[in-house]
Amino acid sequence: MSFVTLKVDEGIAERGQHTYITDSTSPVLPVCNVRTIPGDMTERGCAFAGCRGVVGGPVKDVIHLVHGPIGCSFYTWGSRRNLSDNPLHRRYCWSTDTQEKDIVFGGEKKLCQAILESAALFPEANAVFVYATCPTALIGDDLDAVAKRASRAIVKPVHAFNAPGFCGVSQSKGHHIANTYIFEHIVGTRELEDPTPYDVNLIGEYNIDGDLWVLKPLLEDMGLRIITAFTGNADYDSLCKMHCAKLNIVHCQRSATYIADLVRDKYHIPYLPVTMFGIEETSNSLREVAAFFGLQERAEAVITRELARIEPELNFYREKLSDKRAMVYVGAPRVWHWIPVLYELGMEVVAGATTFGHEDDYQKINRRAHDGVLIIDNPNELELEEVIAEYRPDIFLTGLKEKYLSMKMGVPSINSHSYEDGPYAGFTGLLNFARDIYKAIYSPVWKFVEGGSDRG
Ligand code: CFM
Repeated sequence: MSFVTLKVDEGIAERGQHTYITDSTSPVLPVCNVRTIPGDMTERGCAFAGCRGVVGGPVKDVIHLVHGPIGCSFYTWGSRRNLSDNPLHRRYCWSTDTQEKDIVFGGEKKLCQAILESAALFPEANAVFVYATCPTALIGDDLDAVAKRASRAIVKPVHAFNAPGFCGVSQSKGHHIANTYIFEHIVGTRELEDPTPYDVNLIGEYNIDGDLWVLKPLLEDMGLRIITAFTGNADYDSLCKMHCAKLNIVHCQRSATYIADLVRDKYHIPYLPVTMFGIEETSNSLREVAAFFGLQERAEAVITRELARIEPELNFYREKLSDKRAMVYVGAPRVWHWIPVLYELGMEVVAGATTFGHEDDYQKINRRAHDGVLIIDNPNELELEEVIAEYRPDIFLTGLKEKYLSMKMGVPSINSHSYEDGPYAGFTGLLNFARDIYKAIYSPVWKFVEGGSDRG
């Protein structure tokens, strides 16, 4: 079996090419990373969200100034829990709040003024990142020119990210633009004063609910030093020095392989793609990184220590979760990152979906999923509803938009983008992940919901 058409898609031939069942004997790849069919209420985000919300936003010591209507600044707060230890970060919302008259007469003056004003009000910021949005890009505001002028005036770097919402089919385009921009304008502009043979970058790690804070000690205990994470809890200065690493470790391979490729090509720094979720994947990733540096023994010591620490509690969750059926719908990488983790917990995966996966994401899904799993590219709400009703999974791992759909249908769900009570990465994270799934499934509330069942 390969491509399938859901009932709600009968008559919409295109959607059938986005939906298939995994089959290792004759694997297929869906049509993906293409424009959503007009009229299809996609769950996707825009390119601006990928640039501002995902890659740029976590940088902790810069002013993130959104040049557009105030609504676009929703992404400043609350939408993605990329934590940091800098009080400047995530507490303020900088926007030019463009109005009709700016759209008619142009918004460059207002933008320049906003940069000068915010730099004066927040002298502790080390740079200004300016982000284009659909309206200010459509009217042709020249962000680069304004950034150059303003940078001379404030004597600090001002960077213009030109990834307006419409410029790609999903947030994925914004990741790419932000990667290329940071590589071309920031990386390589400062040198590391005290290089060591064990310097690495952790690329595609955004410190969601503290993921970085559990991964960093694992690498450090092996004897490595992280110059920067790209871009979780990153400061501007460390991004400038990314090119001084000996190895790049790439966690999110959808949003950040671009910069790893660029750094490899220009500075000859190799990179290793890794999965740092679950015991087996995290352990193997640490082993591979260690092998690069000849630190195998130290890696084994870290792994043994961590396993001893988590196993007793993990066994409880394993028992409770064994044979539970999961459906997972996240951006893209976490679908293939988590399929082996769910198997490791003794669970079954019945369906998976990605918002903006590219072919390599689906290749990885096909490699990691057992046969017979329903996979959907860029699903809409009607499709999700049909799949939830049809499969009745015990847990739906998904985001805030889809979570409530599932809960109303009596199917437990946890926030799998920003987490419930993370971090979820690494060994410690696995315990949190298992505990949150357990809490969701076994909550007594389900017996009160129509269509729900008392799983406890
Ligand atoms: Fe990478 Fe991410 Fe993801 Fe992503 Fe995202 Fe995310 Fe995600 Mo939400 S950077 S692609 S654009 S792993 S915000 S931390 S959870 S959709 S699967």
